[in-house]
Amino acid sequence: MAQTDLPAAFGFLASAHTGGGTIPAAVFATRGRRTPLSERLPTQTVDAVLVHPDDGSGGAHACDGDVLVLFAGEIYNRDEIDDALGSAANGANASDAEVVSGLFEKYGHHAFRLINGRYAALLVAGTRVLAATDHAGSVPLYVRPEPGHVLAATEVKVLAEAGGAIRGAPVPGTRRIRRLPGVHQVPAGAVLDIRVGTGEVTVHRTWTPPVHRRLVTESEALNNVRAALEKAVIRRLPAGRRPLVVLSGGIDSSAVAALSAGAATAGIDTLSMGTDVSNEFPQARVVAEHLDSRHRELTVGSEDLLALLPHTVHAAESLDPEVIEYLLPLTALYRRIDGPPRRILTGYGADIPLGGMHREDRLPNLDTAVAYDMDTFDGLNEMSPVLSAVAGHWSTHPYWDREVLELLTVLEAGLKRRYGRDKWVLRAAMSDVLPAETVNRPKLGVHEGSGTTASFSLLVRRAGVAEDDIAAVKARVVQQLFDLTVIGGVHPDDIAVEEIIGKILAEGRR
Ligand code: IOT
Ligand code: MG
Repeated sequence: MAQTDLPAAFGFLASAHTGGGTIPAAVFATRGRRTPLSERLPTQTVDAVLVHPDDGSGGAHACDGDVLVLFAGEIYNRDEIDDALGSAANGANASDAEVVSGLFEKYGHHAFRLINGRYAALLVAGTRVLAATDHAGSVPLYVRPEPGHVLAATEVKVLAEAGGAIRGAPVPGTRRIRRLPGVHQVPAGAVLDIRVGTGEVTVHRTWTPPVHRRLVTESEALNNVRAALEKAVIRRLPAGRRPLVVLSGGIDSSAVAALSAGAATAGIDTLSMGTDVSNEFPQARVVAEHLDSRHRELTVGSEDLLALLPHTVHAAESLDPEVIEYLLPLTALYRRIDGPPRRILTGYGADIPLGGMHREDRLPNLDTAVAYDMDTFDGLNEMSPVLSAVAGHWSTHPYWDREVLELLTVLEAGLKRRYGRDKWVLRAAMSDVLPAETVNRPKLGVHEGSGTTASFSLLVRRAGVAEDDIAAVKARVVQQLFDLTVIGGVHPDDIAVEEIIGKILAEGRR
């Protein structure tokens, strides 16, 4: 089932309380209308703000007097869920928030095990507050549970704005946030079940990365990968409108573009970014011409690119310097997509279950890398919708569809690396709809193809940093940017990265 154009909400902030409880300012990086709402339930009061596209946030909240649901993002298996619920939640006309409410009535907190989506949800019922993420934690969600008062938000800067937190007990199985006592990130594929009276939290996992591997024939693997990816792409297409695919010309995004072109009756748009230092324009053009997409190239100067480092950290709220290097060129790209809000499909994330980032021939090492990456993605926020929502757009990543991700993860390593090719199974699955040169092209990361890593390294080196210290200084820069923009509320426009590097070096000398 194709989605309507954009989700009803991109994010939310909520305060659930039994007595008094203030709500912080809605300092989202996400662009969009902000709609406040207030609901008095039998045992709790909820004040919230939804941040959403212009056409109204109605589908992002549901309240039947006893149960309140706030929902940011979207569900991809609505057809299956509607079947399971029968007419209980008015079938296909129900909003995603109403469907979550219907699922909760039937399954309790296990409802969240049933959803294949890209979302963060808050459900308030009785004396409980449930905070839930999708399997990938792809819409980040943060909570601050205190006795009598629970705060939750899809951007942690909003909870930083609340100030005055108490440290509270650690919540096993969640991640604390640097410099924000009492604040925890909801893990990927989890529901935090919070008792509002005491602030006590129980964590229920709703998804974990599979650790087994399956031996299947080549043809079964190819057919399954092709079918699952096609379904995931189709579920993400805008109804009757042109999707925008961000296209590097590598196999991951080219496959998404090809499957979109095959299914989108209105045709597709593709967009490639490059810098004055480096680009992959010729490779992307081959794909755009092959698919007859309406194609655009965007060149960003490397100085302008580096000036967006603070914006990238502000949007992603990530402390991982490598992830920030992947996300910086994408941030620059998304910010330059003007015109009305778009639904954007990416090839992001394919490399994680397929081991594409690791130029590794030996299968044991490849599978070690896959297992490691599947164990460590949580909290990196690399799939965060905020990256494009700062410009009002909604991004979605078909490779991290729950079904596609599971399927790719469990394939034995010998199908991922085969005949001397990385990501062989994907390449082979797509060989009939893409040019041979695209199918056979070796992996080039976005941070390499755009020259981002090189430009950032050069900036640090020019400040006088020794070669061996570059990685450490980059990590410190990202940490400082996090402290300033996310925790400190400094606007990213007001930060000069060179000055930050200078300060770090001066501190180092003291
Ligand atoms: P990469 O795979 O190069 O890019 C991710 C997506 O960004 C592409 O599929 C494409 O949709 C878009 N993109 C990349 N370059 C361009 C470009 N020049 N113009 C337009 N769109 C572009 C890093 C990486 O190599 O990105 N991402 C890895 C995983 C990171 C590792 N994370 C982890 N271990 N937790 C990935 O799997 O995508
Ligand atoms: Mg890729």
